[in-house]
Amino acid sequence: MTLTFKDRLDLTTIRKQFPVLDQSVNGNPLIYLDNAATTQKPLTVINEISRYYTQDNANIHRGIHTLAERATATYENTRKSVAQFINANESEEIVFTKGTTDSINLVAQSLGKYILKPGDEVLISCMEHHSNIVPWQMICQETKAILKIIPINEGGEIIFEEFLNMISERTKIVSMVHISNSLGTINPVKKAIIEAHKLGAKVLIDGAQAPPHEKIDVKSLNCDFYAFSGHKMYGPTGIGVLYGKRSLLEAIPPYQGGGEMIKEVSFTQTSYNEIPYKFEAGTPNIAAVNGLNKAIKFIESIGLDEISHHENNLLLRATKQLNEIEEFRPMGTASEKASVISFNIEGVHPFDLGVLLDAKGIAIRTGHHCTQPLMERFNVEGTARVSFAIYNTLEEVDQFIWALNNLIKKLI
Ligand code: C6P
Repeated sequence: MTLTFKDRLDLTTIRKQFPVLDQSVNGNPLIYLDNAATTQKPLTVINEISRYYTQDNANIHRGIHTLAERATATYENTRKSVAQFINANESEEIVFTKGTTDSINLVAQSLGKYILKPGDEVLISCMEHHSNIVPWQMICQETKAILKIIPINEGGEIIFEEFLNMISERTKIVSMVHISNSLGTINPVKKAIIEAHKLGAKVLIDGAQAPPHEKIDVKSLNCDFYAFSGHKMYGPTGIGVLYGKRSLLEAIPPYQGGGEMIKEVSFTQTSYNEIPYKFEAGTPNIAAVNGLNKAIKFIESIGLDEISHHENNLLLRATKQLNEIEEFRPMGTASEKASVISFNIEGVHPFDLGVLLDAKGIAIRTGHHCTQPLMERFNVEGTARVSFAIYNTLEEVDQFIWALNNLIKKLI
């Protein structure tokens, strides 16, 4: 049966798949608006983890017994699903990691050691998450390469002319966030990749916030690496993905040593396994990988067009009502924006907002969102942040605004 647009966006049915949403918090129905931190998980994901441990539990790629073969087949099947989901050429280009942070560290260490020489440059933007800053600082320190920061404008957009001025033949790596977790800005990554490649630089995209909101096509982007986390796309924690072009994954050295990543080991010499196994040392989070497959199926059952259309409606409704509040100070007003709103209410500390909204059952995030240099750029200590997912409703947006207005009346 083909579902119509309206059927697919039957939010009551969608919400029923997320048991955690059906609860009261501090005496009020939970309104979960902290999806950029982590999304909730549908039953299919939760049940798959339980199914794996109750029916298949075995180590993968090692055993010849039935359970081991079944576990391996399910695990490798997810690799195929991920490859299709982001339109990679082949499943060997998909490396399973612990998450975006782990994926970026892998690239910084492996690619960094492979290509960086003293005086070479690595370019990142001013809006990067700490996960896309610190690994580069570490490898630049080790290799004596120079880390350069692409500036952003008042709206929270990369100043592209500055990027073009900064990039040169000395630039060996560009690492850029696709969708900013603190601003919601959707960066022009395709354009940036074209420019970086003209000068021979390799490009890593931090996609932590992107795959649950828009279609990722690594072939069309032509990025060299793309990193994301399962838990931000309705999947389990502890599982992430690094996409890498075959030629690069084959060329760069492994990140960690151990079982599974080797072909042959002796005390004098070790040869490494083929990709992607060369980068998957030790027993992986098998249950989480299987859960990730169900998360992808969940997203595909609704469709990314429908998801982004719905989230955009939530974003527009919330932005319009927030703009009517006199004390509202948004951070991040890019023309290309995902369903994330960072803001301050003049005269109220964001932490107080978070605590008082929680008392009404409304979960938002407050603080620096692991982007301290970005907070410094905007001269704020932190912000309050709401971020939407497919299961949020327009009524929830209205209730959040109503609660916020009430708080402001009491506090100011
Ligand atoms: N942002 C947020 O509340 P991990 O923790 O490895 O799954 O993802 C790290 C990460 C990297 N890049 C971006 C753009 C991110 O948003 C995140 C995680 C969460 O915004 C936790 S700080």
